[in-house]
Amino acid sequence: EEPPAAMAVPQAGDPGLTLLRRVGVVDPASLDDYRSHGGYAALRRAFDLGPAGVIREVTDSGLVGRGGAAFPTGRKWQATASQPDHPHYLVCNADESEPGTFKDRVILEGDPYALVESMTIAAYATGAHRGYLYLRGEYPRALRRMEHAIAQARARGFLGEDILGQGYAFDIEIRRGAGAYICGEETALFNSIEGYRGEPRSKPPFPVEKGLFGKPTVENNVETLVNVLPILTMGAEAYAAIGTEKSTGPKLFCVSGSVERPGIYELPFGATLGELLDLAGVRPGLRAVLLGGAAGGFVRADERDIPLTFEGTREAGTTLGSGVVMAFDDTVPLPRLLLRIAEFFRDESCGQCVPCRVGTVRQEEALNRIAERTGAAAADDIALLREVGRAMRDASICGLGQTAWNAVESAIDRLGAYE
Ligand code: L3W
Ligand code: SF4
Repeated sequence: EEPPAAMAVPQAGDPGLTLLRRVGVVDPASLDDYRSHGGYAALRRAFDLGPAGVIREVTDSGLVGRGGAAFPTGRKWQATASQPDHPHYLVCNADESEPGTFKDRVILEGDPYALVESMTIAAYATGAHRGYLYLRGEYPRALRRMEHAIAQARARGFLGEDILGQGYAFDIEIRRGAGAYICGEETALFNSIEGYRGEPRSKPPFPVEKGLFGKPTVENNVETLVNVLPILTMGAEAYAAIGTEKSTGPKLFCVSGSVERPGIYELPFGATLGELLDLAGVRPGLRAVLLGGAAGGFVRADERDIPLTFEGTREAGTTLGSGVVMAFDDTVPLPRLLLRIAEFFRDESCGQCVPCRVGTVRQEEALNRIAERTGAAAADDIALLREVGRAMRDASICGLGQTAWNAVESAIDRLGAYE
């Protein structure tokens, strides 16, 4: 099967393609081709800056995590680097499983050496000598390409005991997920690597202090890591000038559903939802857009002015999440769609905590009943959904349970589902 179209849309006056500039251009199997397209310039600059200098650049760039939670990357790196306990580990979260998300796949398949280089820089900055790439099990092509890239980098001295003759040792091991959405949650992912059930741990302690094997661990999403390359090559200041003051840099958006040209779009933060939809070509009858995936929320098709930034979506009462933009036209039966989302959360709940284990079942049952009834008869179940949703949001251990009601709530409140 072919990968989704990688489409990058440079904006007038902006530096053009940043994250996707090599995708579709470079030979993903060739380290030499990667180098001839600017590869490994960032690692050389990292060695010049030293670990503290790299962390300063990443902090000054304003980079925040692209997995959905937008935590400041520089702060995470600094917190890991300063831990006295050793060894430190680096984990790249490539368990891309949020429904509608396929941005990391485009990097993994189209520019694998960029991730090897980014992981090397993150490890160097945070004092890690071992990195794990936790890869979604359903990405066989990404696995082949990453395995090849890691082996080539090792053979040529870009990984191993003495990287580029700088006396720094780092290597990467790939671990494959087995299809569980919950293993994208960072601590469930650690458990999975350690050979235990993929169940989230309570936080704090945060991974920066006690992560993989109980040791200080920096865990970042693929897209977060590859942003470090332009930060180091163009400098933090130039990078921070892309996007908005609070959401700096470029962002990959995963556009799917009722659009003419689904695919990955790279845009600076701050473009509006309407601008992105126009680029993707809206089809007639567009009714709603799901932002942030199943864990995110619906907005109405006429809410085109929402700025695609973390702060803009938050102000609009929704979320950017990992960059999912899923368009639905008026032929989609909303109750069926909400039931599908509820089934997904019920299936994927790890069952460890009651609010989520029971709440996701109750949510699905109520939606099933509502789908068969109308009007006043449904009001009780909508009240029950709100109550269960609140309990899941407030009392669940991890993000899965905390967000399992988001999409249903937004469909009721913003789209008027069941009215
Ligand atoms: C040190 C502190 N570290 C927080 C770290 C924490 C983690 C990161 C974010 O989010 C999101 C969720 C889904 N000292 C810290 C600290 N950290 N406080 O910061 O932490 P947290 O707990 O806010 O979120 P999380 O559970 O890691 C996940 C959203 O993602 N999502 C799902 C995306 C799925 C994909 C995918 O398929 N690729 O990314 C969709 O929206 O809602 O908000 O590292 O340790 N004081
Ligand atoms: Fe497991 Fe759900 Fe609890 Fe997360 S919220 S730990 S997925 S039961």
